[in-house]
Amino acid sequence: MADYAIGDVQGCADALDELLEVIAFDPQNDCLWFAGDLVARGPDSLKVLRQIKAMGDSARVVLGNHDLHLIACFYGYSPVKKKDRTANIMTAPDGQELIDWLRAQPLFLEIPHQNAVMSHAGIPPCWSIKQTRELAAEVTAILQGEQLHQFLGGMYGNSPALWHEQLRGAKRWRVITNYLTRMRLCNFAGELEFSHKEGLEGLPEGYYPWFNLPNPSLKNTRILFGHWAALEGNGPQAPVIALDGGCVWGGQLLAYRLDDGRFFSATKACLDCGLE
Ligand SMILES: [Mn+2]
Repeated sequence: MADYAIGDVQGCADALDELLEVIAFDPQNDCLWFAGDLVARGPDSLKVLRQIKAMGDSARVVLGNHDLHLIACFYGYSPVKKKDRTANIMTAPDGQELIDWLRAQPLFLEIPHQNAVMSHAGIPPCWSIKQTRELAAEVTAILQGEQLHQFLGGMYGNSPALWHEQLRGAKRWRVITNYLTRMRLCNFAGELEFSHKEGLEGLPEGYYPWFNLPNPSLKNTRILFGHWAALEGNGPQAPVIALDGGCVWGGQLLAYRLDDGRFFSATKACLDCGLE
């Protein structure tokens, strides 16, 4: 009986199958915690969505930017690009069901029995856990409610780059979503920087990886996150755990066993991934 946190699958169905074999996943006893970006770029996002949805209570998911982009595409707020490789989800007989399931997934998860929290991009240095929980829940409620279309229509964009409690409506939802699903760098004020997507070299002046900025509310809580593939699972110091091994870019799909801190990986390279 174990808890495994799994990095960005991004439609790499074969790598996921292999990883589940490597960890000898037992759906009766184990729980998988997916760090988001289940879909896009890899060869079979539809299969991955169906598989994880079918796991029921033995899989928990936080949404990533690609998952939200898929929802926006499904409702016509963005064209499906060839590189997304999600066109078959739009026409699948269970497409609406899969999108409804995704819309019900949170942007932030707590795993109290493992002293851990998870979001796709990480925990903003300017938010406490309580704030993160409340703001993530605002977006989840909107994704499932009447303001879904207002949210999706205003979801794209980099501004405002800085959180402010007085923000309302689409701007507020956008900045919350950007912190939880697209963040890599922030400055000391907590302002986001979106252009840097590489590793920890050559950072723009005044900006730092979010996990290197102090967040006194976190103490020793483990923070699990994906999204930043260029880190290839390295970079942050414990208790911050990077899970995106860049499987879709020729790296590895990673699982981190929360019970003992051991990493597992799928060894098969995803030969059909990252092609544009
Ligand atoms: Mn991502």
